Amino acid sequence: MKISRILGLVIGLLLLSCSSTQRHDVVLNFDAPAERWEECIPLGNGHIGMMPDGHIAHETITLNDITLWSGAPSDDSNPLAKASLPEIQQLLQDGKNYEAQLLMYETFVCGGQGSGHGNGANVPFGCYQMLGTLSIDYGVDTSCLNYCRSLNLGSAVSTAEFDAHHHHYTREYFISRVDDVAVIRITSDTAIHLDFRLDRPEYTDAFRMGNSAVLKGQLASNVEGVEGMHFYAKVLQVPSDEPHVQTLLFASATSYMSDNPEEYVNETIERAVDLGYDQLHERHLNSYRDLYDRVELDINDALKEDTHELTLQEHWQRFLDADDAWLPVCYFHFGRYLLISSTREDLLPPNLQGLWANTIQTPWNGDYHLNINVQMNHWPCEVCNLSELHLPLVCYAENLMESGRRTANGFYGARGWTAHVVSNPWGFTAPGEHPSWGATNTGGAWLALHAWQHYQFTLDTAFLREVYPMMKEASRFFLDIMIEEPVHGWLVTAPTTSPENAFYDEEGRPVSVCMGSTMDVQIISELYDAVTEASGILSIDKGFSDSLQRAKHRFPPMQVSEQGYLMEWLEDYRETDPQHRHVSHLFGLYPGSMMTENKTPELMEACRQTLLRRGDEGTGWSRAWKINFWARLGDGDHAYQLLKNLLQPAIDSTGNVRAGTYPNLFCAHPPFQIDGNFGGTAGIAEMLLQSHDCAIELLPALPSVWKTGHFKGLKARGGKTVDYEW
Ligand code: FUC
Repeated sequence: MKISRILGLVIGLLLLSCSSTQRHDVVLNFDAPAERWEECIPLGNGHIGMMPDGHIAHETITLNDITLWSGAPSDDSNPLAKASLPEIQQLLQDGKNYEAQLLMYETFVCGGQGSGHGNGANVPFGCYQMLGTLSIDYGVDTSCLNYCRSLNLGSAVSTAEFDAHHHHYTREYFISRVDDVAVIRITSDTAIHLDFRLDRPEYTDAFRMGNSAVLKGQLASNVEGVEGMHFYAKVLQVPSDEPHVQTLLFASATSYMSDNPEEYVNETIERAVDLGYDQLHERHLNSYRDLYDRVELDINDALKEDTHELTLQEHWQRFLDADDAWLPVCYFHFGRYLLISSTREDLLPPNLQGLWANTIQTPWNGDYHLNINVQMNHWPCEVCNLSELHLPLVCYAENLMESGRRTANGFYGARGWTAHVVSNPWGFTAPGEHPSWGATNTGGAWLALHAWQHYQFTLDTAFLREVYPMMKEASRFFLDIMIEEPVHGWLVTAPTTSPENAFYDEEGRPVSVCMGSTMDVQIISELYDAVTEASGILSIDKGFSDSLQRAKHRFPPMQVSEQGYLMEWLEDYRETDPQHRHVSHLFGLYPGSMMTENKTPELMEACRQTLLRRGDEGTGWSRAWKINFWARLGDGDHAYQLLKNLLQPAIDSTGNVRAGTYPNLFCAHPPFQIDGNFGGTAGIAEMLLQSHDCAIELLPALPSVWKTGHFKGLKARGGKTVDYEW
């Protein structure tokens, strides 16, 4: 460890006092209604979501339910795959990657249509879908004065205020985690008359019922003889004898999470009516703040300055012009807000869009991609003191195991379980419909490492005992499928890929199929060490963990190219895209921890050269990943540059959409993909605190422009909570 870091640690430990700071809520202000969906304010409680556009006369609110998926469990088996496996492996051992790829393209794909090439709404894979829209007519015209739309991250309450017809109007929106209901409350100094309706483009009946509007329907399973998902949503205008106040309540349920969605919704709304607004509001604040208030962060006193009148755009411009710290601090807290708002322990992890979608067919099905995306969605969980929000992902992984065992046996003749690149709540774990991206089979192993990380931060041995079988079976799969690489006798996965990148073979042909991609070696190495450590902690399975270590000693080493970068494959192939968005062969730098200054000082320069070769551009999530890489290399200014690249406005001056951040701070792949938000939040935390390399490191990658600051409540491995001020 560099002397500077040790000093930082010593000084940091001496200063481990954090002056008590007054609560400074971060408030995002907008001075106009939203003109596009990515300007709307996202609200959620891990189950339902809404995004009001804040328009004066006619407001449109996009509604979501994280469980609303078309499709159904289906048979994705393909016996051709297992039958062709020996020949594919032999071709790879003979160095005939191109021929192996041709055979794989013919045989090693899922049965059926897979994810429908990302358009799976009408195939068995299905897709995550918007629930519908709530349209509210307020009976005022569009002219108004003093308009402000805002989101207070400290309360998870959004408001819209304006003056129209010489009267002041205030709208308030929040979604209660504890009562699973959304509240829209409109107040004024004059009587309010509103009308509203629910709509959905397909598969629904939309009707009024007294003071309520209802959406009731059933999506298509796209599987012969199988029922599609039922859903029921209701908006109730709460009867009130105060004409100056109107309150709408929204609840939703599906047959994924309830045996009787209609009953669930009616009971939820009835309870909310009985509680009344004041209790609903207080209960919401308490349940939200129990999670959100665990962590504080301010930099350069950005939150102390009297800037609460500024709009988000004004803050953003000050960041772009002069590195004003308010936006990075806001972005960090917004990421925590999105995580709390997009998942909850008894439901699903945040999908590619968290839970916010405004289309029936969502990009890439709004699914759970397992080669970076859903993992990145969970990078803030532990370090940002939201450890329980990691559990939906662990539960999701365990729910994949049954299908994953079938996939392991059906495609590879192997024990254990595996998952590939695309997955969904129906348990899809087969290879994708195209091997160029769908052959990566470490999705399950990477999910198992998330369970291990949860243990590392919590030291919860009861949890570890519970998840040990999931981790063990993920590791056993690779014991069964790995083959010997003929030149060195290394034990390698085959066939595999380095996620979504490819290389030119000797004839100059683009090939993605290979043996032993570097990312595979890193993920499986870390999994084997995790299972070994877990078996020691639990005092079980010594023989099995010894077998893992024996195998691990035969893995290929990390290899450095003559050009100085870490090799992405077993050989120093020329990439088809040297600046590919995936930097998969640095998994071991982040989120893995096998490459560190203490453990592998000789590889750190190769990691740096790899990043310089990949460059500082890429999709939104790619830029977020790179923040974490540079933070792990201790280069705060380069990490900060990537944060600036991530915070580049996604809509440029000509209206073109590019990678970066949308006006409502959603990450732009583009299109909107929430992983970049979570990766960016985790990256800011990684610049301030690291605990993966034998010790707690304070300010390991502090940008030179972040002169002063403090954080409170961040977590280090070993269950430690760290407060610090600089
Ligand atoms: C992987 C990435 C893409 C996109 C998709 C959802 O395929 O390579 O960029 O994020 O997931």
